[in-house]
Amino acid sequence: MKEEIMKIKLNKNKFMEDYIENLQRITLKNFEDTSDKDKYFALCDTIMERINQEWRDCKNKTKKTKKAYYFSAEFLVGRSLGNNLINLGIYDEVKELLDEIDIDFESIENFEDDAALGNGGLGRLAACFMDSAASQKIDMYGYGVRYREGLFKQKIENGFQVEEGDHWIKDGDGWSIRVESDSKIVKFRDQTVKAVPYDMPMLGFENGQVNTLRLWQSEPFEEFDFSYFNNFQYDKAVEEKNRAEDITRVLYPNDIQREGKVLRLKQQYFFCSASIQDLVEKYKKYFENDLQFENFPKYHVIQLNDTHPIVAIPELIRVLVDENGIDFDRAVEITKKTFAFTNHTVLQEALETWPKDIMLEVCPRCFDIIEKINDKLVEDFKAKGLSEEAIDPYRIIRYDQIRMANLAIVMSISVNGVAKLHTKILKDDTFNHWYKIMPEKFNNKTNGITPRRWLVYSNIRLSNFITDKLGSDDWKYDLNKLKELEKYLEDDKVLEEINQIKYENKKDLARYILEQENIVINPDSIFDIQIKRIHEYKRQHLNILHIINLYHRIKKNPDMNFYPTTFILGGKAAPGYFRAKAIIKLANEVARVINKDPDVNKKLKVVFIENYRVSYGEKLFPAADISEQISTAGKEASGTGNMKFMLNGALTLGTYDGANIEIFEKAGVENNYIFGAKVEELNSIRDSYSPKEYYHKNSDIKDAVDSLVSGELNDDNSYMFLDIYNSLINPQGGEKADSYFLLKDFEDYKKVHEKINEEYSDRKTWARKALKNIANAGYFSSDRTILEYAKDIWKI
Ligand code: H53
Repeated sequence: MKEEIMKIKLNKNKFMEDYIENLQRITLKNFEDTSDKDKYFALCDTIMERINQEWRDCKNKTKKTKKAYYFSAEFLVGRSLGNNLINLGIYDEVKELLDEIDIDFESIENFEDDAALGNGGLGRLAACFMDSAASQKIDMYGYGVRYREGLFKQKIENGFQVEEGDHWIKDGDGWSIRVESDSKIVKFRDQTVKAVPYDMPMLGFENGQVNTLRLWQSEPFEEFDFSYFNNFQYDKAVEEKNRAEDITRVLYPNDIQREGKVLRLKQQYFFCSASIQDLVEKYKKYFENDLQFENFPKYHVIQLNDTHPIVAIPELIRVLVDENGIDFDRAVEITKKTFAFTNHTVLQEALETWPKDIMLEVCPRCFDIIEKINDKLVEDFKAKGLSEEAIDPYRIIRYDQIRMANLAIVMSISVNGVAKLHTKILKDDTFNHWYKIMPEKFNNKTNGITPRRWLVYSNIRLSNFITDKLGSDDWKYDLNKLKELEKYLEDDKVLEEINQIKYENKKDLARYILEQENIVINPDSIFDIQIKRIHEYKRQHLNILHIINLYHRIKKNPDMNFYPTTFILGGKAAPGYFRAKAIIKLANEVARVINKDPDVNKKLKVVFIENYRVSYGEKLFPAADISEQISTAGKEASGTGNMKFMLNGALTLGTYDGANIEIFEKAGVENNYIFGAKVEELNSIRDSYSPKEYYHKNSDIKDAVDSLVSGELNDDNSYMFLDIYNSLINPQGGEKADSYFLLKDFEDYKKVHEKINEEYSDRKTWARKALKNIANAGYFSSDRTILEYAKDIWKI
């Protein structure tokens, strides 16, 4: 690997010359009159110019080779400037150059809006995969949607979440190239639009590889309908334009919950149709000598990121049959060899089903095709003697609902889960009926994260320390090399350095939080952090209930032995998810009460981070002592935030869930804090579980739960706290009480917090545990994950 390393050779004088020239050219101003924003965009231009040659070379080189295509409705890229400079190997040099002309890199970096084209884990995973594929020289293209509005910006007003638009490209987009000539026509039943691709370069880490992320934007097929225009019907003319642009106007803000709206299916069909057309068109162009469509799978493998892009399956069949004259059965066989499917959750509310009438309204031909596949499937089962009842779980269409996961499983070469436990649950439970008849399709690919963004870029101190201790930066190419850090486990000086690095990072974060949230926090306290989308299964309310009880205990017993702790929470709630919004209000209210209470606020602080996003995460992960990963066992498919914390030397306080289990395995249970019931136990008590029993038996639980309705906390008459209270012990309208087992796990959670609080003061032992985690985080590099996809599934 190492001999291929190629930093962009930076001719410093030329770079500066070009930079100043670009700056003046794009602004028509003299250098001294340009703004920071101008400076940011000119820097993008100067970098894009330098990438251009290699990007074209990569595109040309791979025209006729097998490639993987990652189809995803979300790519949560975040900011690109710093990351691109890191991957080009010119981060330090460019920073210095800018410094020479009095430009502060950080301040212009802040002019970049996060590209928040995703909701959470699934979208961020896609972005990490793009980085890793390029870094491992794997030819993988991303295909997705160029939403004009990314995930909403979260404001906290009086403790409530308020959503604001995120028009992330209103000032321009420094990292995309509009490739007008590759535009495609996408036909819906009721409208025809133009899909225009915007290509973003995905840079490999110091290796000269540039892959492409192609995001489609919806535009009117004809700019204006002049017949309306000439008849003075201006509104009508504009209306068509808006209708076309509506398709990619905004990202749906639900992380897990499916959204059964016509517009959502339109978005899915829009980008899948454009992408499939793109692939088939290029195939015909570049493979004229080998143009039997039977060979299409020899050159293409399409990885479907969850159920969202599954409509690409009937679309490929449509293009083959209707536009290329292939007969239906042949087209099905070709398609079956082309797709692979990743499932990311076992929560029923996420597995997409589409009502027949919506599918007919959007892309009727796809419905025809799916119906035919379904009929054939049912026929085959009947021929094998299966009863109607036995066939039911396999049906792709049932009660006029199209079950997208079933379609993907039938039509794919591979079905994978995203962590060991998750894949086991898929096999044993969620898709057990499928697993029984096609076990060979099922496999696990435990998620990963890119160490470039999540360590090299975001935690420069730790990154330099590692390079220093290992004597080279080889670990950036092969994260397993971190294992060698274990030779320092008994080295007191090194352990002290680890603590010092964490301390400096905590001071940085404290400064940033003061600036952003106007809250003073103490870097000498334990930083206990839970950042992720807000969802009941992730149990932020367990965290908050525990904080409430802790607060009461400290109040009652001010001399209690307690290491000062700062609890930090952050995350967005889907705008229509009332209870998740209630949890946000609760976190903010608890923070308000505690932070203003002079009896405790030397010991306890609570911060709810406003507008948690990728670029905020880059500051939070490096500064954490404790990583809260407390989902109900069996519910979090993998989690990836857990890996970011681990890599940055935080200890995991977590349940036996998702990839936590693998983290404990690698770093040792004794170096982390495990608590709570395992899946098997929860499964066995599910029907008999009575949260009220826990409530009555345990005074701390009662204390915390009662405070939701005692009047101590004020929810401004929103009834939000009552709603949380009811969900736990007084369920309404057929809901099950405490379906995420907060009260069952509470006592254990409290105990493990006590253990943490006690053990933290032994700073040396703590540092050793942190080092153990860092040294064993190599497995969680997305380089490893993507290599597994390439080897086991894509065969490239
Ligand atoms: O995908 C992550 C997992 C995480 C899981 C998440 C996810 C979404 O963000 C959205 C939809 C979905 O079905 C799953 O919740 O556990 O780490 C990446 O695999």
